[in-house]
Amino acid sequence: MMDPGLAGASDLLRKAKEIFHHDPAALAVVDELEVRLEGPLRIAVAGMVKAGKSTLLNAIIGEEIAPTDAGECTRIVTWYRFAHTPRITLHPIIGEPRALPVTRDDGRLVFSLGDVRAEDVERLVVDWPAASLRELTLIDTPGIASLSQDVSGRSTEFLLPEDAPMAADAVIYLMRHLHAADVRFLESFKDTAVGQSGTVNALAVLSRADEIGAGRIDSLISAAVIADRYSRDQNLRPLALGVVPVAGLLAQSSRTMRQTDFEAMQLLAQMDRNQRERLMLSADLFVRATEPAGLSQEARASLVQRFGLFGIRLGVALIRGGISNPTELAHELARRSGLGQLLDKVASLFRTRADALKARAAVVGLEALLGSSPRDKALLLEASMEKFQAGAHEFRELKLLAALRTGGLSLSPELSAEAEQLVGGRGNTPALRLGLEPEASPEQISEAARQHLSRWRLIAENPLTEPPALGACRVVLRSCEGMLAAIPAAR
Ligand SMILES: Nc1nc2c(ncn2[C@@H]2O[C@H](COP(=O)(O)OP(=O)(O)OP(=O)(O)O)[C@@H](O)[C@H]2O)c(=O)[nH]1
Ligand SMILES: [Mg+2]
Repeated sequence: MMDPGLAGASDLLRKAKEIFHHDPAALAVVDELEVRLEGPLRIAVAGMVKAGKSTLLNAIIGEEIAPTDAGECTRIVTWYRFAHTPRITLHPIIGEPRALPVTRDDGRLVFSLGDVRAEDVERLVVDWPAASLRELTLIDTPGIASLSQDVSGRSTEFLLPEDAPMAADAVIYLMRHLHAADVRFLESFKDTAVGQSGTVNALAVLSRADEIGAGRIDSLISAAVIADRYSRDQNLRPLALGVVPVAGLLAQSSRTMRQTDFEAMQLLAQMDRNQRERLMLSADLFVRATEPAGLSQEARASLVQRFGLFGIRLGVALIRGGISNPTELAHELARRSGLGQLLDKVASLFRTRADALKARAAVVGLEALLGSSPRDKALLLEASMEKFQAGAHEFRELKLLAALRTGGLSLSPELSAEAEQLVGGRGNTPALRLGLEPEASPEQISEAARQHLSRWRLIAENPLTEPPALGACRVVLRSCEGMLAAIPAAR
């Protein structure tokens, strides 16, 4: 919160440049770390094949630009960055980057690799003028644990590099069920350089949530129950900061809803209920049906493809409930899709921590560089690195958060949950940390922070409090003091 995290990391990088000024390879690494520190937070979307990654990414961006078909490009790591002018750049594994033509087909972006094979591409970078990308660079990754070891390997390499910081600052991890393979993958984060710094930076999404209840209208409620159970799963808790159910397809389509979609749903809403139910028994039946007149087979196919049967059912129910225009319907569908809840979590867990997460990436990157540099050079920077890390309270918070979720700090479950909240595990604003309403006044924040401070002082002073818990108490106390100190500034 008050840590000069970014400035401190920036200073470290400047020092590194002085130390390595004769070493072009090392300088290139430091330059890259600097670019990263100054740019927006990078969030990767990862998960098994067809978990719905690209669809969700489109929903977050608010445009259908990431390919969701079975084409070549789903096998390439693709970055989506903000820029005023659209541009697609192909970075081959060997050779210079080159521009690809920017063409769209029915709104979707077309990636034509030309004569380049997907396996020869290191990554694609899409510069795109979408407001949502201003503060967030999104990275789409190929499905992991796929039949093709090659594709799977590429995502794993990208997300879990052995000798460099992970290219993303945080990960949205999609899963349709909680499989052993998901847990294994998330566990492998722990073995990476980022993992060793002892932090959790993944948020799990129970994806394609509309399919959980076989597309029934209450599917999202069932999905919420399952997500809640997963979020308390002992295997998952240490690996992900929460589990949010999201119907990505619905989110994507509602954000890109057209007048014709609305009109089609209106026609369906006017049908006799039983007749409509029969029609909606399967996607196939729906597309082949002749009722209601005025809805072509193409329009039906497009509707099912874009909204899924669940989305159509929900849209129809909302229209029957009184919604009378496309904007209102789009808004309501987006809200129910779970996208808003996911974005809130991303904001409160990652975006408000962007500086600390980026500074940490810089430190991990420098550590990797020093590890492979001559000892005398490394020594010149090590002391400053240690000082910086020890002084950065946000790093300690992130570390404690991970430790609390893993257990073993000899705190009671209640205190552990409270500590988790106070160091920002449910969101990084003072109100969320203190369990207050978002619109809490500075006085309420001050009062609550003081109460927690006294309570945690007593715990720290209690002779029965064991040493690991004592360490946790110190971090919590510092977090409470930080919230109090920040109040006059907020006024
Ligand atoms: N019903 C439903 N279908 C979805 C949802 N999200 C994605 N799909 C469908 O699932 C298929 C795969 O979606 P993608 O977004 O391409 O999945 P992906 O994880 O990016 O796939 P790969 O990159 O190939 O691993 C597409 O046919 C989507 O329309 C969802 O929330 N609900
Ligand atoms: Mg994909």
